[in-house]
Amino acid sequence: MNPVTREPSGYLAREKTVSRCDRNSSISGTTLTVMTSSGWEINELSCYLVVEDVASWTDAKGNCTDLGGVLASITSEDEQAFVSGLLNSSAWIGLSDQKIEGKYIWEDGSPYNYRSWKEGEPNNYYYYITLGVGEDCVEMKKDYDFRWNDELCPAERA
Ligand SMILES: [Ca+2]
Ligand SMILES: [Ca+2]
Repeated sequence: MNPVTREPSGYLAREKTVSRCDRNSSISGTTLTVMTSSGWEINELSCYLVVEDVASWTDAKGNCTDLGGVLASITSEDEQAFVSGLLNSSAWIGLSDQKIEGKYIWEDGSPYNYRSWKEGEPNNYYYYITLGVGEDCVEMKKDYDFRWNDELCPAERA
């Protein structure tokens, strides 16, 4: 056995991911989703879809559900870097503190451990202007090199 010709152990998992992406290639649309149809295994490489529809966070969330997916969670620096490379504009991700201010929850149930906030964020900014309506939904913001920003949930992101 020649160790030089052996494939890296991660290669097959990547191929499976490509197959998944191909199977869902008819889905168009710039909201970021990770497809999680039944049969997909936890801890495998995820298949991402950048949906190019302008939408509020709530609409984006619903659209992802309709596509059989969920607004993406970002749980590592590697994932942050990979997904950033897919984006051309700011995009919603599946993180919000709508229920309890400051308590961030991932839509897919991932633990909120990894954070990639831009320095100074989250600032719940508009809370201080409109007195009661804060920034509760999270985007990967192009102007921040795709680091995270909390934004008003009704804001539309392409
Ligand atoms: Ca908030
Ligand atoms: Ca903010």
